[in-house]
Amino acid sequence: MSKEATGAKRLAEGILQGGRRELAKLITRVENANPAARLALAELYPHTGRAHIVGVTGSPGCGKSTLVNEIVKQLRAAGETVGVVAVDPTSPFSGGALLGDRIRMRDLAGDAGVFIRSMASRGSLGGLARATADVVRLLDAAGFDFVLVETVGAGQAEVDIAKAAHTTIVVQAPGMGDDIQAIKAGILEIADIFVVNKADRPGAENTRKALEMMQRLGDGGNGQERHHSRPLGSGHEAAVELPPSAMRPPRPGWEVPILLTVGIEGVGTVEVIDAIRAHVAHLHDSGELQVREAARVEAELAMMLREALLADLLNKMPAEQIDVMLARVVAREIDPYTAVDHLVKAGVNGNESG
Ligand SMILES: Nc1nc2c(ncn2[C@@H]2O[C@H](COP(=O)(O)OP(=O)(O)O)[C@@H](O)[C@H]2O)c(=O)[nH]1
Ligand SMILES: [Mg+2]
Repeated sequence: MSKEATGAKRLAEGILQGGRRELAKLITRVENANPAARLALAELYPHTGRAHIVGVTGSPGCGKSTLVNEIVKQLRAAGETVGVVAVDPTSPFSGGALLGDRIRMRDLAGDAGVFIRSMASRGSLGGLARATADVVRLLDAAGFDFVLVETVGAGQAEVDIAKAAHTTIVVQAPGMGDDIQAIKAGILEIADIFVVNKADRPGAENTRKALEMMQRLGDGGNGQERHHSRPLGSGHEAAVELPPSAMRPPRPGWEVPILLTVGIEGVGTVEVIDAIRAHVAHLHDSGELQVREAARVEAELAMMLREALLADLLNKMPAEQIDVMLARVVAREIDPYTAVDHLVKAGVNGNESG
């Protein structure tokens, strides 16, 4: 066994025995895409699949960290252990927002039943999504009962992160134009629980109503119809055809609740915990947990396969060959499809044509 593999194995064993230093160390290696991290992840994979993963997503400033803090405190009070991953693609490594999160969560520091880690973008958002999935797995293997993932609900990468959760909480705050944001980011489709935070502010009730209306539209206007291939509703709604991202997929037996909270005062957060627990029970009882897990694994494998094939292809192909194709497409000598055909063939055949 190589020295690298031995080191990875030791780290993995340390994590399984509850070692927090090993956990922190391996997370850093995952973030840095250190090859040894893969070996450790492979060691740990059989020990994953036990934690309940809760995604908390929403616009910057809507109160996600505040709510996460409250949720963690309550879960701890109930004797449950919690790992937290805060993902902020907009922050540089030592960014203000992350620092703020750390300070706010300081009252939880020193508790071995809680582990908090902030992650910021280092390059591609896709890379961040994958690193986050790996870190969630590490926290799962480390034995935390719950893993909370805080992400900014701004784009596809964040939606992908949220999709990896068992329970996704979408947080909105009044007066942030979130209803429009939500449709854009396809966030209605991923919400298992809606939270309207900052309910102490004017407009919270309007935000709740807007969400309720979106839900009804997503239901096809009658609260029953779950097939969305036709223009919606009647009357003045008839002209509105929502994009597919605005459609809620079927969630048999689960009514997505809309909960009002005042995060800074801890108001309404008990109901959020209750909703999470109800959703956990629902996922188990309905068999939906396995369905989601299978879908998640499929999506993850497809993404990794795509990346691996692309990397392999680019590896096999000299850069100048790609440059030649680029130039020919730009010059309208060949079309992009033909160029891609050529490049793929060249890659598969170990680069003898172009
Ligand atoms: N008025 C009010 N402010 C809140 C509430 N919850 C959070 N905040 C404040 O909103 C700001 C952003 O909160 P934060 O949790 O960092 O939001 P995040 O960016 O979504 O993680 C902070 O200054 C919080 O103190 C709330 O319920 N009411
Ligand atoms: Mg935050």
